[in-house]
Amino acid sequence: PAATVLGYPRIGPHRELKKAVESFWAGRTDAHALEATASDLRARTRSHLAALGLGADDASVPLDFSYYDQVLDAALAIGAVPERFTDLVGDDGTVDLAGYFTIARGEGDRAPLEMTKWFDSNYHYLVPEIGPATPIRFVGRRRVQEFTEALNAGVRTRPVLVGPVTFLLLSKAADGAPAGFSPLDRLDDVVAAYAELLAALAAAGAPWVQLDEPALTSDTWDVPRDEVKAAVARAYGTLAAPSSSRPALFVATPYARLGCAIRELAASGVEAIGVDLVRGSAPDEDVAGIENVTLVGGVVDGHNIWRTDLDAAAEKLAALEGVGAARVTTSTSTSLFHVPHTLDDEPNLDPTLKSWLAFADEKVGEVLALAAGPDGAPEAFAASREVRSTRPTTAGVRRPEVRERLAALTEADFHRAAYDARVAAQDAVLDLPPLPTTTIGSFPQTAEIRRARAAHRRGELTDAQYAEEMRAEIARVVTLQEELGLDVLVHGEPERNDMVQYFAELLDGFAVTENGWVQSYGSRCTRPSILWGDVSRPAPMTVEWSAYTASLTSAPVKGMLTGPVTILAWSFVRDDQPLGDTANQVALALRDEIADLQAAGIGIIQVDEPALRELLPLRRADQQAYLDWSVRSFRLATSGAVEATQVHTHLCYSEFGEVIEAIDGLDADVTSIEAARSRMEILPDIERSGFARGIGPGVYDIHSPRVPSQAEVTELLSAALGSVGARRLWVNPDCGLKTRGYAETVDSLRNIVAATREVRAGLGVPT
Ligand code: THG
Ligand code: ZN
Repeated sequence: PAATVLGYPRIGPHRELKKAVESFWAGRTDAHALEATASDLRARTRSHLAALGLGADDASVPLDFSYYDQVLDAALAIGAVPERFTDLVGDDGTVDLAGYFTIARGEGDRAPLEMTKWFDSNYHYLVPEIGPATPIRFVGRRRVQEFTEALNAGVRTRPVLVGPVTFLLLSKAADGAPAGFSPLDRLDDVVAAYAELLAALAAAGAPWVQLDEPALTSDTWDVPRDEVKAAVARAYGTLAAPSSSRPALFVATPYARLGCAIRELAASGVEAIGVDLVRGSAPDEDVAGIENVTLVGGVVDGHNIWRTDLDAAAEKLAALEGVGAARVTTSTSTSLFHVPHTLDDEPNLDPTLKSWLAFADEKVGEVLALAAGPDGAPEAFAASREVRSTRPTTAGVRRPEVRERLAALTEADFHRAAYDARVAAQDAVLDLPPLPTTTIGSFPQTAEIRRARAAHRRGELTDAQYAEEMRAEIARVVTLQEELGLDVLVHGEPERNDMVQYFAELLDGFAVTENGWVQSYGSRCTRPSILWGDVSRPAPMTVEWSAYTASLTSAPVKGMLTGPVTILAWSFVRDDQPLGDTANQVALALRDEIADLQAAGIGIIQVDEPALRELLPLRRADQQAYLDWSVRSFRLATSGAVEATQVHTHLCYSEFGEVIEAIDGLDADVTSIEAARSRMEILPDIERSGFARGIGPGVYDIHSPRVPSQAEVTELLSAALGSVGARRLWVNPDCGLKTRGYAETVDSLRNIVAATREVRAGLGVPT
């Protein structure tokens, strides 16, 4: 392909797709209307990309639309529907739109596909379930139809598909699969289905198809590296075999260094290979067969929003020329769906900061400028150089008082008193029953709360009126928790638009966007903040809300903060210094907040780190260094707490075993973690690890509207009690409740409290 981007935001510049999909779910529109909106959005995207300068007839406009998730799309294209959803499959093997969303979101007792993080990003994909008997054959023609739709409108696009090896590495074994079965065992079937899909695209007129194989940049799969390479050789040996009925194949490998699998790809006969030159580098050894391949240099960062240093990018492309490929072209390092659509929609961003940034549309411009070179695009190169000269010296980027404070830290600033001493001090003041019940922090964000926030933003509610509404909501949430009989109360976080953006708006060194929406999963989006300068805290951020909450109740109230790693992970972070240094600046601001919460009488403080796992590097060799700085920043944030202050943390995923040592290293007094969906699969890991602190394995899967019964929770708690013991076990949902409705939340919490009392009674302690 000519100069291109690996993908483009799908949600629409004003979240058109999100709104259309949610309206369909609510029954306000039918499938026809949704299809029409989607078709319109695709039309606007492709003509927009063509207008920006991607060629309309040379496959440089990517076709990567998805209603919900690209991995689910791949599963349905090859008919790989889990058995519990078989009734949704039509005679021709396809699933209609309603069925598609049912598989994505679940229905009644039928659990949805599991959702998990896409590489080291804040995007979540749906995990296909593949067993020995899962049907696999080419059935889904959506991409073919979308291609034809675009071609009829005069744009010859490049269809994008999740590649077969990545598809299977991201899949999990279906329930009931025999021990030792791996989804990769079905490679030949998947490849056969993909071959038909590729042939159908070629028959429709597609000269190129992009197969995304990001899994090849990671070496952390359960499958040994040699087996992954063998799978690449086998899959692409078949798909890229000479044939007049297939399109040219462009295999993209975003997110990290491709490593040695490039040999298998180059030998297979694929026409183009995309390498990530932002996170990775050009191959440094001879690669046999590379002289027949186009290398697509991903030099414009698809994952962050800083304007590209075009001179440096041009040098990387020149180095790539040295590898000996037939041709080198220019692209982004990853799809652009990790960044917002355009800076044109950000009238309130500071102009200087704005001049340092590139969102998706501006990145398309950068790719084209690189393709044109300094002589062809002198203005773009000049603007890029201008950023290099102004950014380091602009006020706020480097602030001496922040740097001096960091430089003055000593090892003691990263340590609390011994855990046992803290337990004794906390027991003395907190007086909690065994198996204390609590929630993760947020309560449902009702339509009224969202309305109040929107009205406040538009200036229709004064600060005082808005605060009054939030206080009224907090009072309701406190009363509810007291009625339910929960032990440790929260304020429910009605005042937070997002657990990161809320803090970003109150800290120096951050900017927030107006329209910078990025898809997180399905129809859900976030607006990542921009961390551009040195971070400090001009004033307390949460103390008034927590103190107000404590004034309403005699029960202990938990203060709620977001940890430094998560604040980084869910923002666009400055790229001019090590992440660990930036994390420590955020940590110092949080440390001050904790001191102020303590002084206001808040004795339990939770510092959430749901994204700790998310930033874990995709290559094992890089992981320890990451865990070192991330754990240290959390400790810096929390280790100013006195012994009697109970520090909690919350992590949002169930792969506890993978980072157990790091979690232990956080030195939190209590850790809550997702466990309900996996039915406490994490318990053996906890037992094996000797993890000896308070732990709350979630007993309520908040990702689903289903209400767990009392009996179900009792069973989960009994299992946890067996591994963890009554001394350390906490009782809580899997995660915050902000995306749930009140009806199911109240019923679920009632069952949780009742189950806890039942289990406590079994222990012979007062309930
Ligand atoms: N904040 C941020 N990232 C996140 C989470 C978060 N990533 C992981 C996890 N939580 C799950 N992701 C989301 C993302 C968005 C929403 C819920 C869970 C959500 N968004 C609203 C929407 O799309 O309708 C928009 C927000 C709003 O209107 O205020 O509900 O919590 N940064
Ligand atoms: Zn969570």
